Amino acid sequence: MLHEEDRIALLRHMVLMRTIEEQGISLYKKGKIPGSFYDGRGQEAISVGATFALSPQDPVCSPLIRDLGAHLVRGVDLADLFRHYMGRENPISKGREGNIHFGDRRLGVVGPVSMLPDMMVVATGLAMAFQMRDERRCSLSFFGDGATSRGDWHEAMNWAAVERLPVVFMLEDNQLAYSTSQERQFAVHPVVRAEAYGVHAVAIDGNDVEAVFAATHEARARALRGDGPTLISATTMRMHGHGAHDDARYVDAELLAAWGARDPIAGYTARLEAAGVAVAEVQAEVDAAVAAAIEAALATPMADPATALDGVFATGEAAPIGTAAPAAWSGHRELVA
Ligand SMILES: Cc1ncc(C[n+]2csc(CCOP(=O)(O)OP(=O)(O)O)c2C)c(N)n1
Ligand SMILES: [Mg+2]
Repeated sequence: MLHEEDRIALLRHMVLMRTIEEQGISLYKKGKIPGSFYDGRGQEAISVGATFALSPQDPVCSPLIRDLGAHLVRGVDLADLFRHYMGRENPISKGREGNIHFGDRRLGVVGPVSMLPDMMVVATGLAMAFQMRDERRCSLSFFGDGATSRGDWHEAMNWAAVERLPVVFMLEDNQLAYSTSQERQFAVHPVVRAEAYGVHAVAIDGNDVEAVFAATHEARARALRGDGPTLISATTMRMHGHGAHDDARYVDAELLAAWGARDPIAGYTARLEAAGVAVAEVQAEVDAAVAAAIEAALATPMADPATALDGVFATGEAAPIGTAAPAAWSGHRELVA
């Protein structure tokens, strides 16, 4: 169950995600962030609620362009995150990547590659390793509705069901894949397709962070009991363009306004306030932390172009996944112990 401090942490992580991304869009428009900037406005409850329900030893595969909350719950350093966005020297990407293709194995975050949804099969493979080694862990993979049209998705579904693997598939059902609507994307919803493969599937309100937490908590419990994979379809709406370069003029304004009224942060703030939980300070605390991180990043030199070819090929031992839970890790406290 969620204690009061867990609920405040859930809200804080969502507010942190939104504040970082609002600042990121602003820095992109000022020319401080190269390429584009991708954000998950309106989808904060999904990556925050899901990651909060995992143990630090459960790998989170491929937080995508809407899933900054997973990195935040796992304790990514905020100054390094902004250095990464801005191409400054940093340990996350060494200035090689602008926005989202990153992870930290020690924090149990397996970064995405660009081909969607390649990391579904990686999460499935990790789950297979845990099952073979008899380890009480599960893996989780995020993916979008568009990604369910690709072959890897079907392979992952089928194999996870056949082997009853301890894996959680987190579908961010945000109605769009770039400019492609769901009517143009598939004739049968992924929940039905998952069930056809033999994967237990549930549909939840993706804008309700406690609903996401509860569904992931239950899916993890099923996985560890040996009951196999779960697909969670978290219904939500992409509130911005695909990236900051896309004005999303192809999205119906009335639909956006209706979803705007169901904002996950405003809704959860009101719910906690009604329950007498003190949340008034959260935004100011977050603003101060984000401002300090941006200042530190702006004071850091750009990455040295002479190092661009370093590390192109993997060498040496890779760090084990999720074995060094940092002090900054702030998931559900019953799982941290
Ligand atoms: C195989 C593949 N095709 C195309 C792309 C380019 N691309 C990146 S994100 C994206 C949209 C994906 O839509 P969805 O899976 O619904 O995720 P969302 O952006 O809505 O979160 C596309 C087409 C890609 N990364 N991989
Ligand atoms: Mg989508």
